[in-house]
Amino acid sequence: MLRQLISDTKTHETNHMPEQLEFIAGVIEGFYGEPWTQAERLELFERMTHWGLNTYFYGPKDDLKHRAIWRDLYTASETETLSQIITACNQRNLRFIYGLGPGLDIRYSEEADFAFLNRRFEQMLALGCRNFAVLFDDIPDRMNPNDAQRFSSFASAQCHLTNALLQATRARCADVRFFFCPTPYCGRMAEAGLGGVGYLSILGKELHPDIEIFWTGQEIISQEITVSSIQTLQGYLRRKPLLWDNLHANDYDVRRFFCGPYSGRPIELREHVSGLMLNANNEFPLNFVPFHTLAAFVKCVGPWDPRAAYLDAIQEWLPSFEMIHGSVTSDELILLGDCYYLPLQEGPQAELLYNNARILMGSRTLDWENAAAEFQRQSTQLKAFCVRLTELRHRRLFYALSRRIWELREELDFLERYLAFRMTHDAPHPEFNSEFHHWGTYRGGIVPRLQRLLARQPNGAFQPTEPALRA
Ligand code: GDL
Repeated sequence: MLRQLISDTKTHETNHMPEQLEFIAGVIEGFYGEPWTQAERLELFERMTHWGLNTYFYGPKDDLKHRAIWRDLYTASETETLSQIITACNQRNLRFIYGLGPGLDIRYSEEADFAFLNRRFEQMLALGCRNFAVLFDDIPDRMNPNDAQRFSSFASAQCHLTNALLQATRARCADVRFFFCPTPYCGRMAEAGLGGVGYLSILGKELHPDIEIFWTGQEIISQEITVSSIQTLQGYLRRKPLLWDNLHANDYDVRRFFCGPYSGRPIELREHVSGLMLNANNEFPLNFVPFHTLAAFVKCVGPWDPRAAYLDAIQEWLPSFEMIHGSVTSDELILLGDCYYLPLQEGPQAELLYNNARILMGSRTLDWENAAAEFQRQSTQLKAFCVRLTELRHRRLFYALSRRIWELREELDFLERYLAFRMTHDAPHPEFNSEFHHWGTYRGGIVPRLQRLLARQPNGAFQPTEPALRA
């Protein structure tokens, strides 16, 4: 499909031999929502150094000056914050990448806008920054009339601007490195023609060969990323892509977080990309396992076993779960982690819990009795653990967990009551009410109501829930 998007454009005119560059491995602070605190970033750098990750990318979408008001310079106190981050990275020999996203309203043909970008990069250079990313993700994908007159395509406009920025920044400091996030940054978007026909091949030809290009896989959140898809992409980009991996990002769903292992990427993928960067959970304390397992993946010799990597990471995470009374066991933490594993995959224990709960919906057979006993055992353990977590000493970790695990506890409680009811009501479809789960306060609100209008069918498609709405 991607093949159809190729169009003929002029090739970048440099005879460039790429030098052998260090494999990039690290963390993107690149989600929508509240950015991490300075203390969390410093903790991250400590952990990254320990685990052998080498790059931190600063690009929080909702930092106003990152996107919405990208033309404004930083104030003295903002400069101080950034300077601390850069210094902390430099001291630990970590690469600091500074990201800027001007795409919401930039005018590509406007000298003044180029000057604004330049000014910002100049300000960052002065703070010691040497790695710059220009981001064109999640923006309107068409040009204004002036730009359309000046540039033959959207991709050309972005290449022209970024190449010029590279040149201007290099004139001030020779050893800068540049990165670029395309408007279609995954296979699905490219196939849909986002950014215009031939966008990726234009990029390959016109973007300066020293500039690295980000890619999230076939999807924004890719369950799997294959070597062959990356090889095809490399044909268009004329360079190895740099993975912007959203596997553990949770900014698109407030009810979830992901602390399953880095997985769905074959170990050989490392040879086909220039690096692996993980854009992770908004809540910094929930990222221990994602970062730990990414680092293990990067270092792995021999076959990659994500579950083993997960279990190792959980052991190391355990000391963060110090309690006021008693302690947390690794079995408890594994069960909790399994409930918040990966976007398209529950951990094995959570899958077991779900399957047992599902059997409870059916008629009472021997299987039903077995599932009921097993469900009750797991649910009791998990509910008790959720309650005990209120005693976590690491309060940021607890606050990151609290609303999600409270919801989980509530649903388990509801199902346990249903189970008790079914013990005495054996009709095929009994109607059940819980004294403690009143309609509206429980599962209420505009979002759940809107969600209930369209129900998901087993084949993945959606249909109106109420037969009357289907007409
Ligand atoms: C995106 C955004 C990213 C966001 C993620 C998950 C890229 C290149 N951009 O599309 O900022 O966190 O999805 O919602 O991935």
